[in-house]
Amino acid sequence: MNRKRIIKPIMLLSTLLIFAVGCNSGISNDVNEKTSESSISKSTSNDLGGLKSTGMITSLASANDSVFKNAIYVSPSGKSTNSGTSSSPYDLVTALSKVESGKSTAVLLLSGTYKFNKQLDITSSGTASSYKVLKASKGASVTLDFSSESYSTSSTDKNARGIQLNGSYWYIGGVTIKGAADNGMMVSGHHNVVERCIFDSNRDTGLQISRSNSSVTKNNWPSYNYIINCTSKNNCDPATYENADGFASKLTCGEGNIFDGCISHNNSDDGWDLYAKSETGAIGKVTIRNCIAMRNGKTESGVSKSSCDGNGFKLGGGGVGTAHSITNSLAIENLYCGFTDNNNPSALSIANCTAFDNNKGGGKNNFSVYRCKDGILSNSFSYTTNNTTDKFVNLSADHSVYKIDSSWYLVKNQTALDTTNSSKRGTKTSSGITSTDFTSTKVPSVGTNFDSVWRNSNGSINTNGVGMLASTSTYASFSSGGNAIGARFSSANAITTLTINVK
Ligand SMILES: [Ca+2]
Ligand SMILES: [Ca+2]
Ligand SMILES: [Ca+2]
Repeated sequence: MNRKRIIKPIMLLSTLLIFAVGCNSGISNDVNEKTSESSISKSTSNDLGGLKSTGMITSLASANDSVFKNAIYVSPSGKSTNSGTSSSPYDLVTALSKVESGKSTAVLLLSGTYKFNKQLDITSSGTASSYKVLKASKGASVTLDFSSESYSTSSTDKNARGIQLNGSYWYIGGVTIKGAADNGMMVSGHHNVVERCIFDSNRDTGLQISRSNSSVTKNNWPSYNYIINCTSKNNCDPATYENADGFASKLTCGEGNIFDGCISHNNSDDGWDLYAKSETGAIGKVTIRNCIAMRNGKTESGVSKSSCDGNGFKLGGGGVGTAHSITNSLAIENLYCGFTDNNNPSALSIANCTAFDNNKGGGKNNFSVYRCKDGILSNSFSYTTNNTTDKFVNLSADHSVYKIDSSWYLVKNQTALDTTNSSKRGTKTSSGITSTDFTSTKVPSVGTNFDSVWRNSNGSINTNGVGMLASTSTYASFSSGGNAIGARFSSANAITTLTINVK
């Protein structure tokens, strides 16, 4: 087997982040960073390394159509008898069949709403040196509307998805996928990249990474997929309200799946869900970075049921362990927990994360991380307006600030942390995190187009100061590297660019 690298690194600002993704098999090199999770020891914490904020884009994020030498165009009124040029576009099903059969490598979608009453299946694969492409034509506004798919409340496993991606080495970019009877998109292949897509009002999880069916064995569970600068919102399953997450890499997913720069808000269940169960065993390690989970557990129209889990980042489940990693991410105003191990017994890594005023429904925690043995919390903090308590057991922490029972605590140097043991809580402090520590605490109202308002023009996240520590805060220099603790998103994100090879 050849061992080509599929995604070559272009380092723009720092050698902190070094990505090398192997592709010789489904299970291969994980994404490597200089500050790798495995190197975190009792004396070394995971900081952003002096960067004020980070982000990621691909080389295709703003590519002109001419980059794709073998492209065919589609439009909502396109026809199978047309020629596939921009002035004589195909319909999408015809165009996909031409890519599936190898007659073309790229489908460029012209502006408009494309309506479907059944699932689109993608089964062919590109290669590391020649990705297959499905993306909006440069500047086009594209919606794939699956809302006319029928929905069964009694047999939800029969409900159709929007796109079922079984192929590998696909780049899918710049499209809104809405209304599907199940997932907006299910990613079941390997080494796919999904960038700047929006998953809106689907009737199960917006984007899910899991195997396509129960006959797929563990060595072929979907791996090394990158989900970059996507937004998922208002996904809600009418049968139970307890399944539709914004993003999920759960149940049956392999190694190396990454979410970077994604926003998940107002989904009926969780913002992110990394659930595993004993019947199928542990899933591969998932990396979440530069992401926001907000107001999950309730849709924008106010739909919420007692079955809605409403966690921002649900980082496991079922007592089946995987040491997932979450970095530079913000959980804000979720119905219940901001971050929860959800009974993941393995060593989670939580670095530069902010839990901002979660527990809107009451009775839960900003941070609920007490079952992941040998986990590590670093450069992170909690903020609450409703006196929410954090819960940490079984892990170590450094350079972090949290609250229990109306008291604030800070842990500076690496310390075993156990909020149930008064001698292992760190240092009690009279100066916790208050509204004056932030550049802004004014979270835009429900209904705001966060995919627009909270992103820079390159697609990376910028909250315009909301939830970001002000330079005047005591904690703006409290991190292990002498910088701000918590998540950081700004107009000056240090962007890592992934090169996607196309022909
Ligand atoms: Ca489903
Ligand atoms: Ca649930
Ligand atoms: Ca869930």
